[in-house]
Amino acid sequence: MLHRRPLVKRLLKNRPNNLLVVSGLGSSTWDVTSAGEDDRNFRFIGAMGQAGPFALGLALAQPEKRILLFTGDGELLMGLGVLATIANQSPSNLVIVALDNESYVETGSQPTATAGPTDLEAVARGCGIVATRTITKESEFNVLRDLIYDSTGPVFANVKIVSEVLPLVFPESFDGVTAVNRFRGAAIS
Ligand SMILES: Cc1ncc(C[n+]2csc(CCOP(=O)(O)OP(=O)(O)O)c2C)c(N)n1
Ligand SMILES: [Mg+2]
Repeated sequence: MLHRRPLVKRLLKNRPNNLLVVSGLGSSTWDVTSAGEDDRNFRFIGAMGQAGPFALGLALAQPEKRILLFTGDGELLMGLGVLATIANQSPSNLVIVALDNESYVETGSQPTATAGPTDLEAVARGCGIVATRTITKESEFNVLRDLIYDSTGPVFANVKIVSEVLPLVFPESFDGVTAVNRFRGAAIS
């Protein structure tokens, strides 16, 4: 089991210029924000289940960029069908990192389906995503980094993380128009 906040920060250290980051509500967004403000980040605060579709659309629209989505097991479970669409569209520039703490931490740490028999890597693979992996140990950090930065997508990495309640680190603004304009300026520059 890994600790999400230092993991996300380490993964984003020295990120390449063409990397656009998307984060699902809310814990993944607090992690990405805690790693530092960056105009190339688009962070969901609501819209549970929409981070994957957004990342897919972005990957198709911006083929010269690499798109990295951090999202939670609960957020992903809300719209699993997106994995089938991603496999069928097959964007080579899309990487999904599921931060799987087997719980809905943001709303009180209730168990999700992945606390039971549901295996998100198996779901992704069954949908047709070929580059998949489940990461469970710190010693696999370099494998994860290589998957994120060097593998042909679509990539799906399910990272088993500790179910911990951490301080919320809010973006500078909660205004949607501000966020979209800021991101659009960075994404298409
Ligand atoms: C449609 C919808 N249903 C429920 C919620 C309430 N909600 C907000 S965050 C969250 C849990 C998200 O769980 P997960 O993606 O696993 O993130 P974690 O906090 O565990 O990292 C829930 C249920 C919501 N925002 N929207
Ligand atoms: Mg979770």
